[in-house]
Amino acid sequence: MSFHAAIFDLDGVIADTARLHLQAWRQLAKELQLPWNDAMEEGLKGLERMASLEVILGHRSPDFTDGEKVALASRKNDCYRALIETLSPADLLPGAGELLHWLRSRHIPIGLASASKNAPAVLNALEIADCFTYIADPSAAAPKPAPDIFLAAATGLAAEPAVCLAFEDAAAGVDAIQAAGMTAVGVGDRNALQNADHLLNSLVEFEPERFFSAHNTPSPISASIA
Ligand code: B16
Ligand code: MG
Repeated sequence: MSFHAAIFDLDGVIADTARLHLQAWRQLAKELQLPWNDAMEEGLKGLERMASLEVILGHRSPDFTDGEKVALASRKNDCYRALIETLSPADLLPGAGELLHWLRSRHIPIGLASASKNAPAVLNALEIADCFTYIADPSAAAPKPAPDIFLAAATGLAAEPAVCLAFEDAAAGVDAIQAAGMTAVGVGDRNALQNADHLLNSLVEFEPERFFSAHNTPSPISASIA
């Protein structure tokens, strides 16, 4: 099978920003004197911001009004924004920069399907924003495992889902890719990602020649949330 477009999740696939999300959530949990449970960490991967807050609050959730929860999520986000300012190209996960440049040099359209509203800032800090043909807007899409964000990325790339190869580190993301009718490459934890069509420990193992043939014409840069 030769694919025509590549779609990437961000956190955990391109950069290890999951540790920064966790650092910011852990800080909030400490301030609120909430218990922190290491087993929660895998479950937070790929979850959107308010859903993550509910996991952190746990049984204390009813103690907070909706307005207070928005303020808590915003406090966590301020902490996360400060942390991502420290990112640089050295924080790209192994193989990510090389794969993006391989795809770009062959004019293969590249999309981003991240749940993170901070994705454009992260791509800028990593100095890879130019590699992306289209960045799907997570605020206009139902959260993973719904297929919406991957379908939005495919539409932005003008590619049929069946010819899109998509990369994810979270089980909910793999489910979203497959619900979108795309082929899923799971990157990371083999136990969590066993439903993926292909499994990799890291992008270093990925052999792009097996999946893509070069496009003859440059892919246009489409509108995006960046
Ligand atoms: P934000 P991904 C996800 O990004 C993260 O994995 C998840 O931990 C985070 O809560 C979510 O983005 C929302 O991020 O608060 O920055 O909008 O893995 O889908 O790239
Ligand atoms: Mg992820």
